Amino acid sequence: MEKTWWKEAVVYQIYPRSFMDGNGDGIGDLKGITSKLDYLKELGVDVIWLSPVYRSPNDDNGYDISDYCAIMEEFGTMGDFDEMLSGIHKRGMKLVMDLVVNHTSDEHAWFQESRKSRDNPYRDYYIWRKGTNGGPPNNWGSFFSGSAWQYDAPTEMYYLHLFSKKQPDLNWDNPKVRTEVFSMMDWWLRKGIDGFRMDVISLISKKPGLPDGIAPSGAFYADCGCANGPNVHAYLQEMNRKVLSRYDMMTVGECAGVTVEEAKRYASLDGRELNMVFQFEHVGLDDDIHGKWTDRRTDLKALKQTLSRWQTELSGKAWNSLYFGNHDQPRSLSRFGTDHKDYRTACAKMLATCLHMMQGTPYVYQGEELGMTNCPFKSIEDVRDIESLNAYRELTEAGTFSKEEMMRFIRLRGRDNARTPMQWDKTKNAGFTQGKPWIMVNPNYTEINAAAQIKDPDSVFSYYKKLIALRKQMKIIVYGEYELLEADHDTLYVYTRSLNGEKLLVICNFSAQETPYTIPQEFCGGRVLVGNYGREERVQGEILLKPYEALAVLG
Ligand code: TEU
Ligand code: CA
Repeated sequence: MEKTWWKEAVVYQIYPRSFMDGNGDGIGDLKGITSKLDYLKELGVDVIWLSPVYRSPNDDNGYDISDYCAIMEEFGTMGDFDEMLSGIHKRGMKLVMDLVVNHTSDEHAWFQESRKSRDNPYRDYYIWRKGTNGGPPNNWGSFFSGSAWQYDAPTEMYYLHLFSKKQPDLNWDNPKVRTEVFSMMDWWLRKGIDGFRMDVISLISKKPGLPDGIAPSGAFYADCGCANGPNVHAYLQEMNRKVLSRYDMMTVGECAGVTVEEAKRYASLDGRELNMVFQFEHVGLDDDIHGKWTDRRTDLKALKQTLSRWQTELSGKAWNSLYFGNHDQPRSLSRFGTDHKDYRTACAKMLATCLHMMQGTPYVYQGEELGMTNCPFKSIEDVRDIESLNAYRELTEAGTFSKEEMMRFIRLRGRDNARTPMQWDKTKNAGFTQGKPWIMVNPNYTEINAAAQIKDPDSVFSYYKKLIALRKQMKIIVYGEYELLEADHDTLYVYTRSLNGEKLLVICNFSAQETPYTIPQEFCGGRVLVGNYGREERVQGEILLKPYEALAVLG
């Protein structure tokens, strides 16, 4: 397999609003990020993916962009950006920017023009339709509740918004839109950035004729069925020809609704489209009839089956991205493991081992390297996320859930769990801000924080450092073939990697129970490469795994 820097890299995601506040207004910003670059260098990550910092009215925390070539005032200036970028490059790291081009903000100049009249030159930049029977053009629902259509009085027509009504969808079938997007990408690449994470790029090509979807029983609205639409590959190949192929850069497509088969096209190793995609299957296993609003937990067997399918199916054909958390997901520790005080350190290390030893490019979401947990939001007043706020209103008004139930689900699955301020130290507001933070700080910051962990060799942080360093030393961790063992075990996740006759065994105990496991013959007497308990250097025969123990053993 061809060796490339983005396959060997570890990516760290920064959610700028919550990372570090440089000026005391309670909101994270670019100067704050710049002040923490040494921390990221210490961790050893190669690439920073920055969630959107462009000008935005913040209906969806920057995923609603009103000017792609300007910086959000709350985050600083273009000068602050340039300083941050050169600070990143000076330290030998790279910067990947979020590219949000399925939609813009309704306050973007294109949309302001588009809504003015039916014959405005920008009209076809967006997706406008007449209503049917006094209602919206079709039955598509928005990912953020309600209809995906908004009536606009000036021209008496509806516009499509798959997300909030302040996020109108761009019309990618219009070549002018594609040209505008490509030249904007070029502008940033010429500035020196190193790649793009492409927001819901799988949704850009809408179904011709925008047909009604099939609403699940009892539901009013249907999924738009726009994932992997008819022209998505053609548009990405065009983007690749005109922009991506001209730079040494990294691309990752966020692909809601992507299947293994589709991913082989998006992230094909022949380089015609993107380098890799974020798939959603493993973060949907705990969904229920009302989507994420449930207290269902992920079944380990299902998780193993899903991740293994992605590992083996893409192998040699496309490239995986590896993630357990991001700014849209609850904290990985609380969700896939436990944040119980007695186990959380071991468990955070176990999850990291499980993920970082797989084939693909691993992503660390800010605070994951500290074992940050979900947040005990008391009431809806503590919640900021538009998705949670809308769902709370809609589902409690419909009587689907009580307010208490909804709050419980938000505490388990809401996106704000990942958006509470980064926990830097045990001083006021976790050292995130001198002012009043825009969202509550998780009260466990006095115990879980960076300052306490950086110098502690047994901390979650130090363990991540070790995993990241190992990946740089050992090609087998990056390129080795994956094979699942013990597929039917309820609480152990065991797999091997192999490359050029070398073999690596990874054992993860996903439970608090001590669990016996017999080391396979070919690994008997094998050297423990890394583990989260002080285990002897060589293992053989039957071993008793400790709660949430993880081990990687060389054959
Ligand atoms: O997310 C798109 C997406 O498919 C979901 O993760 C979605 O945000 C939500 O969690 C559905 O339940 C991307 C961004 O990562 C997200 O932050 C934005 O809100 C969204 O697109 C719109 O830009
Ligand atoms: Ca600030």
